[in-house]
Amino acid sequence: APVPVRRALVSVFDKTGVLDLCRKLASQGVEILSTGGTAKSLREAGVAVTDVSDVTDFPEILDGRVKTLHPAIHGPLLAVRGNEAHEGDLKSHKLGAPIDVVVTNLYPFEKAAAGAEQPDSPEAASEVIENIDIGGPTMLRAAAKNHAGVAVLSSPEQYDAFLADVRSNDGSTSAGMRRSLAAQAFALSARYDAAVAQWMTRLASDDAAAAEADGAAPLPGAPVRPVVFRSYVHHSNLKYGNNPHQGNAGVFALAKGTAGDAALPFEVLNGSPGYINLLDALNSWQLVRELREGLGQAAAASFKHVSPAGAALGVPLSDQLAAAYDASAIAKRVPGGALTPAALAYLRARNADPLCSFGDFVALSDVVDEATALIIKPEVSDGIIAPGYEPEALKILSAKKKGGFIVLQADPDAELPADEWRELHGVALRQRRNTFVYTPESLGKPETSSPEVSEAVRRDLTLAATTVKYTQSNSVGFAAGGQMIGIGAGQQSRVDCVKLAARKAQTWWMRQHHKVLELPFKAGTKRQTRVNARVQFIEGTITEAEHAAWLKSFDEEPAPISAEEREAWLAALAEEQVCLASDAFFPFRDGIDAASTIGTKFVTQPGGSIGDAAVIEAAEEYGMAMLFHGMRSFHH
Ligand code: 93A
Repeated sequence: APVPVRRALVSVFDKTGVLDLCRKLASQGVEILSTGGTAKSLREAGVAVTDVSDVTDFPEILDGRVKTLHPAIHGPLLAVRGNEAHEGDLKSHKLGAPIDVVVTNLYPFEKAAAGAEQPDSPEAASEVIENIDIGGPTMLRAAAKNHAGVAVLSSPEQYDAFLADVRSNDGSTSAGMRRSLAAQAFALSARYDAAVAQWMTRLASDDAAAAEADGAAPLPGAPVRPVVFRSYVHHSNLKYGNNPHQGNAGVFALAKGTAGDAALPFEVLNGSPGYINLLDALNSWQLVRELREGLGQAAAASFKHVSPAGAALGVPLSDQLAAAYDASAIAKRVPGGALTPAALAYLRARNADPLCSFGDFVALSDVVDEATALIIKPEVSDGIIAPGYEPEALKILSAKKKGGFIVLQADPDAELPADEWRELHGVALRQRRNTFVYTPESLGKPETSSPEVSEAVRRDLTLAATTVKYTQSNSVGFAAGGQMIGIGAGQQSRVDCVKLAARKAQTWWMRQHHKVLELPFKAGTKRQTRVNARVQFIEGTITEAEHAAWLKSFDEEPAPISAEEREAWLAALAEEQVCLASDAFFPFRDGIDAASTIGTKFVTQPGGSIGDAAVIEAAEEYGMAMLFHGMRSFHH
């Protein structure tokens, strides 16, 4: 039931918005009780207040450690309205009328702990300890327990909604508002105590370690084990997790600090992303962001199953690639016919491995323009993440998939935590985030006798190294001309990654063969059907039944590519300055042998294997330049 607001207790450290709030309450005849500093600032602003020490008939003592800890405060806070015994107790002990509203926020413990100059000195510790609020959480908890009658405001962000509630209830608080505020008060109190516990446990375990180092006998009982408290704020529910039977799925933002600020680093502009969509979105966004940072160009990625099928930069297309990517038909759909850098990056990323990119998740490093949106429009795709969208582009994308296309806006300035956590099968693992950004300069000098590599090659090696950083390990990737052309993800042996990626690079190259470009498709054959039919034609390993179905896409039986034609065309791939990056060192030369089969000219890898000499020797034999960058980037 609504509770009329007659008496408010105000005691805040952060005084933001409190004058305005109290002015409004006072103008409605609410009596305001307040502690030292808060009372002073309210009075100076002309708001009539009663000092808590007048209510308690007791001064603040112990340098303010005891101000509100008194029955004349906690009686009126905890008394149950309508309970005769409680009301009798208030009367017989002269504790005053019940308090209807508490406004409080706490001493900045975390700030004090983080800001302590010499955190381990006794002086610093006692300064931090003075910032452990006792009276504040006690009021919060008392009021929140008694929310049947008391509204508790624990953050300035709640003041407006609270005033609106009081306005719409003729000067009373609603039960719904009081319960919601109570839940938030207990959450604040829990986060606050967690921060104190974490700090104190660290000191205690440091003491124990120092004592052990001095050879002192260990303390009796269990050893001090540091405990980590983390809190997440629920953001939204998901239809399910990895699979439909994995329910209870949701998205949570990690709460920062005791105040519990918890914004997600992205916003949903359209559609409702699923669990795997979000894994793709979060990883692909980091990939394109790092490509932008490391190479200073627009970048795009096309993700499937949390690995890139393609990634690319906004580099103009050769005529041959323009033909293979259908760029002239695309340009006709784009106003002015010009492919912007973002559009080029996307077109290249989607065309690295278009069979795999079916139903992909797209990431763009730059604001999505109309040209890019128009190219994405006809593709079978789940969604996109980018730092922004031109209004026309957002309209085009939001209309995709009968309006269900997922459009996420990444916050490029989001401050990400230094550590990342993962929980699986009841165990939590922690690590520093892999924030290393590959740049052309970070690649180092060739370990091989080959001459210094060109800028374009350094760019492609950087692109490939960054791409495999966001590919499930083991991984390697081939790049040429500003885009990935073959990515080998998630194999247990490195040589299998190279073989897989090389096969994809060969297919990419064969898609540019004139017999593939000239395949006599029936008019109206769907885009993805064409993509898949071309790959089947190139790979030539289909069953008779598949062949019969395949033939239905054509007006006439296509002329096959002979073994000689194929060999001659593939040999020309060696002229394309093919670059290879590996997410970890090559343990043996077999990976290099496999890379040589497609004419790879440049390789970058961390190095550091006992097999390095043999691997460098293999590169020499094939005339490859090999650069060590020293930074392993496994990704699981
Ligand atoms: O020192 S306390 O733990 N003991 C108390 O009795 C007490 N009462 C209120 N801290 C206490 N407070 C805190 O003082 C409030 O939580 C608030 O953060 C602050 C407001 O003090 P002032 O009104 O003097 O600025």
